[in-house]
Amino acid sequence: MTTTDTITDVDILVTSPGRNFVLLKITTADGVTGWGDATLNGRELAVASYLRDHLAPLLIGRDPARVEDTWQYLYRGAYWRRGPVTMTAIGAVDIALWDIKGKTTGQPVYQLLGGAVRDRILAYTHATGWDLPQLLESIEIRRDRGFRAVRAQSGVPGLELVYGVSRSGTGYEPAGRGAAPVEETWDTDAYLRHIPRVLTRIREHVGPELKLLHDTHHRLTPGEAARLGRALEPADLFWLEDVTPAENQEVLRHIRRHTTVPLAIGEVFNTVWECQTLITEQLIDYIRTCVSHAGGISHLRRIATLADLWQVRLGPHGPSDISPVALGASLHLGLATPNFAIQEYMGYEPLVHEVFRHAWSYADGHLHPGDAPGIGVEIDEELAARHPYEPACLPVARRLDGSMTDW
Ligand code: GCO
Ligand code: MG
Repeated sequence: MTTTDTITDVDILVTSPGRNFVLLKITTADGVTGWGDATLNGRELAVASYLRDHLAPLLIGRDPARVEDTWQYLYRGAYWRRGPVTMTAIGAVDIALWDIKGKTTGQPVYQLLGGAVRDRILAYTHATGWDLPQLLESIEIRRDRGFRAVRAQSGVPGLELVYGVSRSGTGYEPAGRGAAPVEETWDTDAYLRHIPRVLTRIREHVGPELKLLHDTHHRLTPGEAARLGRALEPADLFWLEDVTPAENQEVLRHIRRHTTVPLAIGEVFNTVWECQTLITEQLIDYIRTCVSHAGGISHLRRIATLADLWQVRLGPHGPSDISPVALGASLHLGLATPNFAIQEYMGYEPLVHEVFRHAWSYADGHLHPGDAPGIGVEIDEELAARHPYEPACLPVARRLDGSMTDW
């Protein structure tokens, strides 16, 4: 006998326990609640409005068990489809519905996705240092915490502020408080002169085993990217990320002809359609799409399946702006997906761990989603309410002559 439950409530929470998060809570007539993550760094309220004003009325009365049908309904029903705001909103609904399905069946989501194909998920974290000694120290601290994969970002001589690095050597958080963005100055020549030396020195220092990653954050031309890739080959990187701006994907053909450095791209992509050229032409080694920004578990699974056909592996985005709910969803998918390679794990401030009680765990360089039914992340709503939204923005960047460039 089957009974049909219905969605009775859809609530959106915007909370700032040290940084902003947008959360979706779906409640059913049977009293089951599911959580989704709708955080889009620096554009939080746009997604909150999309959910509250446009999707919530459509969800009331629907059968929460129909996860794929709801995805299709919201995606195809949008007409003005795709884009980060729409796909993050749909992603939040999808994650919340998988959470509900897990809770109603008593299963962790990875079991519903076919069960574990690995015992644990390799994680990489961020090391940051303004100069080489500081960066080496930061890497050693992460190694002592068990990490076997570390992203290394360095300061650049002559520049005041650089993506991924804080001058004080403390943790780096890209979003700045306030309604207007911080302005950074960027000099590609200085970066290209400096960074191959830094990463090669790091490799000499850490030895062959530690997996080293580096993020160029969309800043180079194809020619510059090809040169950088070649110069970095002795550093034996696990991956070089986002070498060029994501809009123009054909340029990857040029870069691929000149370097064998493994390439990772895709944190700003929202659908499989943006990934398909890079995957089917094998222009990248890792696809970085994120479970919350790319339409949820249902859609990221589709991207993973396409990537698997072309020996491209998944290395999803997971900085501090991906809440513990989305991280949990990513880990369930990761445990059940053969071509999942690595999960970014920047970590969270202690208060975030208090607001989000999570079944996922980190140990010895690896993550595991846990065995709680659903996604396994619950929110302390009272504590969240004590930390209301605070306007925050991502920085912008100008070249030395004052003209705008990509941040
Ligand atoms: C990464 C990313 C982030 C982004 C951030 C923007 O690889 O972790 O590039 O650091 O800059 O998610 O909101
Ligand atoms: Mg990145």
